Amino acid sequence: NASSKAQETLSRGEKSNLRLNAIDPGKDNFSVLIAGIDDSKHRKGKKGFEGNRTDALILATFNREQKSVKMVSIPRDSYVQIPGRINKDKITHAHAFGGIDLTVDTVEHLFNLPVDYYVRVNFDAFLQIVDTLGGVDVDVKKKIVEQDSQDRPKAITIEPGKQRLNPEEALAYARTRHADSDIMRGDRQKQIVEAIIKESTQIKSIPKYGQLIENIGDNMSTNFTLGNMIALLKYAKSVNNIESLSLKGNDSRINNIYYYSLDDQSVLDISNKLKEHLDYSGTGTTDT
Ligand code: C30
Repeated sequence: NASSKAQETLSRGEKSNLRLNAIDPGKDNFSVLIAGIDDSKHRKGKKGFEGNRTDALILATFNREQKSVKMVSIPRDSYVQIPGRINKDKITHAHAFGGIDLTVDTVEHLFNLPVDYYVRVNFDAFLQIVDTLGGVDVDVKKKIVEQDSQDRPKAITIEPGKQRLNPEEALAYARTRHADSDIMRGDRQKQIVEAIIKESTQIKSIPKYGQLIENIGDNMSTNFTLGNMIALLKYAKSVNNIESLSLKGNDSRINNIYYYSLDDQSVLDISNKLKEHLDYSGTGTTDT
């Protein structure tokens, strides 16, 4: 079996504890957690993924028969139960405490549904992916002035309107939040993921794709095999409907720390929508 440096299984093994059998993304409906980490080789502080936080967290479900994708962005300050911790905490901290394993467990616990796959990228991987795609098409709602990947202030300006964003612009678009909010940033990140799925259908050369995954090395990790990822390219071509869902909640302050309190009913509604989309009826065991 072909493999790459980016391939990294979860400590739980091949399948979620919420599944009876392993899921084949080439045949079955599946879920994937997309995690963006605020790290790059230009940044000071901890290097590599471990100990860093997730600043982008998107759960996407793929339904083969419907040829559709549904996605929800989970705000990083969402106040949730992280398995094994006594007090509730921000979901972004799950990664700092226990890496992608604990992040996946936390999302499974939140929605009570299986997370079959994950894709974790840092700034550098994101830039390489968008570069290989030759940019991504996005409809920009309002003017953005933002720092670049090396944190040079105001290095990137994006005018409103439909356009093709280059890698640095796309990253700035996914990061910017001070002009509005982290919730709006989540919406922009979903737009970018949608654009990446659409753009990946244009990839004609499998070798180019294999080369990207080879080059991306330590900047990405995923439990998809290389074979899975090649199968996904074909899948992406068939997708004709991508729906974006939003978690409701409100700003709150607990012990003087800012959190985003998720609305229980909204969590339940989204969980039910995604379960239905996965055709998942709740087999397997739940962890406590
Ligand atoms: C079917 C197919 C083909 C595939 C299936 C699987 C799929 C669809 C895979 C998709 C794969 C990919 C690559 C998806 C992309 C995912 C996305 C959207 C990633 C986002 C980008 C990324 C790599 C990481 C997250 C980066 C984010 C959101 C933030 C980090 C602010 C501080 C304190 C200030 C600071 C200020 C700004 C920009 N910064 O950036 O700068 O650390 O943000 O909010 O923490 O910091 O606040 O006030 O110091 O300057 O305002 P940051 P911050």
